Amino acid sequence: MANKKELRIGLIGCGFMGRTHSNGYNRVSNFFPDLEYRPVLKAACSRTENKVKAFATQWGYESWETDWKALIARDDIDAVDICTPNDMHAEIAIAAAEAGKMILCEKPLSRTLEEGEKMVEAVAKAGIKNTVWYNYRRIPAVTLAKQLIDSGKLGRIFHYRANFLQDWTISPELPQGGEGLWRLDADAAGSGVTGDLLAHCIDTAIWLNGTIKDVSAMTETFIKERVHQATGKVQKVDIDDACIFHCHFENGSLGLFESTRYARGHKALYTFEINGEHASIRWDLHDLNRLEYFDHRDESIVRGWRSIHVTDGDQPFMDKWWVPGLSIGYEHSFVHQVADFLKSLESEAPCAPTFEDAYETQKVCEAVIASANSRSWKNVD
Ligand code: 4PW
Repeated sequence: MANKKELRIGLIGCGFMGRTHSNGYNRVSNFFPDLEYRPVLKAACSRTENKVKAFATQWGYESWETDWKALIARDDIDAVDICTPNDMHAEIAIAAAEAGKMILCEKPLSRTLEEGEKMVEAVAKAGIKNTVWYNYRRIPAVTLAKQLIDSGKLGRIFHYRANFLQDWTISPELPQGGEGLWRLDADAAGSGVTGDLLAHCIDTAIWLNGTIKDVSAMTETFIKERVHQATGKVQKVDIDDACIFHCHFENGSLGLFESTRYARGHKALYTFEINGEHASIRWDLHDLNRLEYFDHRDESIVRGWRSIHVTDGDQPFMDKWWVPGLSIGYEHSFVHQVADFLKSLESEAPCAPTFEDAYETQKVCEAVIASANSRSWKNVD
């Protein structure tokens, strides 16, 4: 460990995502011993002193700050990790880029396309490494899906179908805004399920199946008013509670996407299925180490859906963990993203998805909302 180069991390935002990223930094060097770099947890930052102190102690940060500008100004920080609500992403990222810091930004990149564009420009101008935490790409079964598609096994792709279903906002008593509930406040989040959940589906879809050309969408806000935590008053809800869209991909395939926080019984059901000329694949976050695969070229008497348990050492990332048959989980997708970011420091290679890649997802999100609002097809450009 001593002879490794250091990547000194300053993490801003100590909520749920702050924990997943910190866990990734803490575990990566044990499981990816060949990396030239190791993360050093220099400072955590959050507005509330008690909270940030407790967080820093729990996760092993050397120090803490209560002002993100002070964290960015420190010369013992190489990379800024942005885990704040979405309304802070642009301001922090642009300031961090101007200070010459590398940036790891939580998804979605931004609330709006306009903010996203400025962020992309800022990192390009500063010439710094950057990545956005679309972590599901690095679940081994999802990475395996990418390998199968890229190897041509599926042949021409006809259909891409994805869902991200939850049920945690059904109660009208739930307030909007504030700790943990900023996802219900359009000012803080930008949008509802489109930016929070469909953004994951869109990122994976673009990665696996290429550019989305145009979209036709509908959204619904089932609970129209909620108490706002900041004002204590009942205020209009401006986020999309549910969104369904279909689209054309540049490769000629059709896409169908659905997300909602009103699917009673579903907590975080992210699934996708891809149908090609020769083969199909499907994946389900609730059984995240399994990739289902059907190949029409199999001998007819044994042809059927294969259930591939992705734990073998020659499957993506799995040589780093236990022995075949033993599973890993959600948190490992973040460990893998840290590992890939550290690896990217060894060369000129970017760590995908970069801000530029995430901006493509942002363009689709913006087109989806515009299409739903205007009840018409929208081009993604
Ligand atoms: O990014 C997403 C979140 O905002 C997640 O992947 C799941 O849904 C877990 O929390 C929310």
